[in-house]
Amino acid sequence: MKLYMVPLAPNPTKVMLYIAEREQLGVHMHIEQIVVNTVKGRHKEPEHLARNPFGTVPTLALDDNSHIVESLPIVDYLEDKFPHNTLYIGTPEQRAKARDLERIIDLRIGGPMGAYGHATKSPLGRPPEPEKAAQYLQAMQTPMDYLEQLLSDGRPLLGGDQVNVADCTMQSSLQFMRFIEVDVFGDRPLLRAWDERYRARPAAQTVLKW
Ligand SMILES: N[C@@H](CCC(=O)N[C@@H](CS)C(=O)NCC(=O)O)C(=O)O
Repeated sequence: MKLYMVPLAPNPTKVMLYIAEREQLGVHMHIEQIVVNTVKGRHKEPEHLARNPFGTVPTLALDDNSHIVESLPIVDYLEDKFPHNTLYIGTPEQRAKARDLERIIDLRIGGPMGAYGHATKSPLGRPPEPEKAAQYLQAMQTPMDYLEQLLSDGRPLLGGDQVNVADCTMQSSLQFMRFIEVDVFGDRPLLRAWDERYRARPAAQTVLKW
């Protein structure tokens, strides 16, 4: 299998962190990671569009040369394909809550963070849009309060004691914020401490560049 990715972008980083966390659990998926240089526009060129007509990363090429083009289904596929030491564990309720948390983060924080990054200092060269940026910043406040509240029970990671895809998703967006040199934590000491704790993990150390 091959994962077409680019290091800074949040959605590929989510999958890369997920793969690195599984590696730490002893699951070696042997996925070759290939950079598609989005700054040079390679993701919109015929070679990548043949893999993914939407011209986005990540894209996972399966061994039969078919493709999965959405980050979360890539994670779900790898959970199914390598069913030992998975990240989604426990009862149906625990697994559902883990997925729920990942979706909350991706849709309510990751989306606004990505949009905020592109509206302020886009690595893809998009023009600044200060008014929209302020709206995106505002939109992520309530969900970040929600995470601060979750962490108030002393849990080390966002979903509890075990690493969760939610940690990977949150950290992939935060890396983008570090790249544009914006501190989004505000007065949320627990979230800030989680950020430092997560970034010290071996998986994070191998994947995160910012
Ligand atoms: N829903 C998709 C979103 C993929 C996506 O938009 N990826 C971004 C990088 S984080 C991208 O390729 N952007 C380039 C573009 O849309 O031109 C997923 O979860 O994989």
